[in-house]
Amino acid sequence: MSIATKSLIETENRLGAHNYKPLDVVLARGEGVWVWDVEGKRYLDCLSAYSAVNQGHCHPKILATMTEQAKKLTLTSRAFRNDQLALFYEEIAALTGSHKVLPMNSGAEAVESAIKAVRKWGYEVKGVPENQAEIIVCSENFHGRTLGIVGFSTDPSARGGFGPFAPGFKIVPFGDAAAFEAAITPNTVAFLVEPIQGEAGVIIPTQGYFTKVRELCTRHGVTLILDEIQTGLGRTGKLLAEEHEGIEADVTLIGKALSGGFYPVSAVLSNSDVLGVLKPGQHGSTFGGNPLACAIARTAMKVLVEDGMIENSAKQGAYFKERIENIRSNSVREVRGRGLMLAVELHPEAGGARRYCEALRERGILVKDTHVDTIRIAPPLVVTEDQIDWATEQFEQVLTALEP
Ligand code: IF1
Repeated sequence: MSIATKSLIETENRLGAHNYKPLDVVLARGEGVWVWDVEGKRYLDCLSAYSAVNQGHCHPKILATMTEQAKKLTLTSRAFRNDQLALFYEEIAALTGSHKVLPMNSGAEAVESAIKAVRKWGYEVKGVPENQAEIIVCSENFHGRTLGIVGFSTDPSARGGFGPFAPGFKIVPFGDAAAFEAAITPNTVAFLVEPIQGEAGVIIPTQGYFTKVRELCTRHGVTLILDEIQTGLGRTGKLLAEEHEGIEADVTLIGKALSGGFYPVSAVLSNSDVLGVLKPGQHGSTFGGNPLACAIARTAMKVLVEDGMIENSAKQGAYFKERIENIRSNSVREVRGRGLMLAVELHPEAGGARRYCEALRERGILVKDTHVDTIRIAPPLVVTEDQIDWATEQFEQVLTALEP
């Protein structure tokens, strides 16, 4: 490690809150699937900023939009209108088939906004008695870091020490439709769930779970809110992961790749009348729906479709999964995933995923461990077969060299 690298890390450690334990790689530049550290070493990014750079680093068309728009107008607040918002609404509604859009910034804000809207919908439309609205969520969920959200997390490190928390949430096991049905009461306003649980380690529920969930939500007047902040926008090989299940959510949350990694842009998309309950003054955001965000998001969505990134995700995801499944290593317990949202779960005896990530870093691949034994693999959706072949070699070397 160079002195420059060491010094930057030392300064970070000295001045920054220690709420992360990153790999000791200091990145300075990115292009497509590649990133370079301050020493000029190149890496294949297999995390994509947790799926925010699905379009690849510094996509030239998004970059051009960003710089052009930044020269014209960046922020008006929603006290006034701007010429990008209507076009953003039109294009996102056409792309996703939704009727109403609420623009926000971070993913957590989209989640919080949906919770607010759906509670109000519960009181005003469903007729739930005041302050009695219940929202059902899943164990091992990940929806963000705000107090409201960590209050219904089941991860002790996400919620421990941050209470007291807001009431009104019920937790059921993910993938268990019977448990979900049993938790529904006349006061249930929504079911908030990830199509595939990301932070939990890329957990895909059994086929039919979401069909059943959709039926139950419709039958009991429960709003189905799918958190597609990580799974959406091509990551799983479809525009939205709900398409794999052949269902439609009432409310869809997207973020991350909505800007291709250039800017925090998120949105609540609604198919029912949920967003209709929000009246002037009841919700908002200084930056939400600003012209820079809208312009960036418009191009980020456009390149996703026009450059065939969603199809590429399906194709290369299947190829990458198969290549990794064919690696013979005593370390590997299971390979999971859909599209380019993949995970390699290691055996408990393998010694933890972190040291595999460190070894892969040495070989020019950046990946992230989760839940001690799982390596998450999620390259930008522009990854090619040749790059996957090369990456597979590196995985093979590391998985065999470190096997127990
Ligand atoms: C961190 C994980 C990924 C999300 C879903 C909402 C949000 C996220 C399904 C909130 C955010 C991130 C945040 C990041 C780690 C990360 C993550 F490991 F925790 F699970 F992506 F895999 N819903 N996920 O995955 O969006 O407010 O962050 O924009 O460091 O906390 P945000």
